[in-house]
Amino acid sequence: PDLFQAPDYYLLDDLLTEEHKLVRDAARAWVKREVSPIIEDYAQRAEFPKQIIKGLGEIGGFGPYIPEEYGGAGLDQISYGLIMQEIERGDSGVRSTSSVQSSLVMYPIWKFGTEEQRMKYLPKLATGEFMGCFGLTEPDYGSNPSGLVTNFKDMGDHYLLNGAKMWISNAPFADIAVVWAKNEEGRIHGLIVERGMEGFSTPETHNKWSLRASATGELIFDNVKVPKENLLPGKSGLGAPMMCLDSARYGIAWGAIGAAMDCYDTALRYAKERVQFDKPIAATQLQQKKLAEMITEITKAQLLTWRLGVLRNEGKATTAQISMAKRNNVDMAINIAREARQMLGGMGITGEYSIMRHSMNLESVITYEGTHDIHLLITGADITGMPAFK
Ligand code: TGC
Ligand code: FAD
Repeated sequence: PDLFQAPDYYLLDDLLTEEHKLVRDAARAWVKREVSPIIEDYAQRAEFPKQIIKGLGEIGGFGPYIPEEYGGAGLDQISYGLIMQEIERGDSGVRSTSSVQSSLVMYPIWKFGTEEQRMKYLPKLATGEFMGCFGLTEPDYGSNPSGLVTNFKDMGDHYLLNGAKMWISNAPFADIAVVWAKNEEGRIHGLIVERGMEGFSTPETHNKWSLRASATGELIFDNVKVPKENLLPGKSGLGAPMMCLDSARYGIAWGAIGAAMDCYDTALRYAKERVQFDKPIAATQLQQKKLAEMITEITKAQLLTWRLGVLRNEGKATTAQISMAKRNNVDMAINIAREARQMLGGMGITGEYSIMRHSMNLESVITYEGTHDIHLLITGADITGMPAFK
């Protein structure tokens, strides 16, 4: 009964199955119990709360849509989205850990790996016994990953990997890294690099003002000998990491709604209680305008994302459709966070409320997995047939 009441202005719940609601409510209750009470403190200290890893696995936060035979939760895309929504209601950094593990580590091993690789890694990734990270971005290649220079050479009985990745979520504590590197012909392949391999290090990135409860780092490869059986053989070329991004970006579109809901809910409750000039600020037109616009934007985002989930369940969602939802929903959430923070006046800047943390987190979310600008250009290229990147 004391579960958070998500705004559901257009009765979206009627579109959900019993399973969807059960999965969502379990995730919601877990976030409320295990994440919300501690997350502000961890964010202030810039530390990832490792004790939540086991619980994240139990609510389906690691590989929600990966088949059960590999340890995943075997759920559909709507359940996956709802789990992301609930986790990000708690914190975008925790959702990042879940996104990376699920869509950027488990997904490529499931889709492009051998049966041996699947059996070796997926069940342990699903429980959090193994944690993974995903290395695509490099110091000189962020929005333009096709230029990446990390490379590997065939040495007969192993590959020799050299290069560096930066801005890698989970890197400082990950047991394995899915790394995108070019072979001698310049073709991009995925390799599984394990902690402990000689020449592989993961220095942490400090002094972030955003996503502070998520650990970010570099991946450095200095003549790392990677066994040949660690290459993902199923797909090569930029399309392979891009397929992973499709899945993660879809989850982020849902996640952003969770952050927005938390900001809206906090601002609504505060505005009803906070009295100035002898009346609640919620009774003023200016604050009502803010709240009315927030719930309108949340509702639009929910419908967009639900429909996208149906398309993904049917295998019909395009990369450009996913881009539209990621871009729209993160922008929606960041704007709501800014307005909500102002509605709390001075209290809005403190850690007593979650809004400022969401606001700062969303600065990363609007940049990673394709920036706000890049997603606009993806839509532009899709509708005109004229890519403007190059
Ligand atoms: P472009 O010429 O468009 O494509 C190159 C090749 O890739 C294929 N392809 C896809 N295949 C399958 N699915 C997709 N979604 C695909 N997108 C592209 C394409 O067909 C082509 O294949 P081929 O065989 O013809 O060569 O590529 P481009 O070089 O023009 O680049 C465009 C693009 C879309 C890659 C770029 O605009 C982009 O998306 N940049 C953003 C990079 C990005 O999102 N990086 C994210 C790094 S990971 C991260 O941020 C994790 S944060 C994790 C967290 O904490 O949650
Ligand atoms: P740039 O590509 O240098 O972009 C700078 C600016 O230029 C942006 O505003 C961009 O929109 C704009 N721009 C770029 N190209 C164009 C163009 N053609 N036309 C107009 N404008 C353009 N990466 C991973 O691989 N794995 C991870 O786990 C991961 N986690 C991350 C965690 C955090 C906290 C952050 C901040 C980033 C993470 N990233 C990760 C990296 C992220 O994906 C990149 O930061 C992002 O893709 C942008 O790359 P960049 O930072 O190099 O910016």
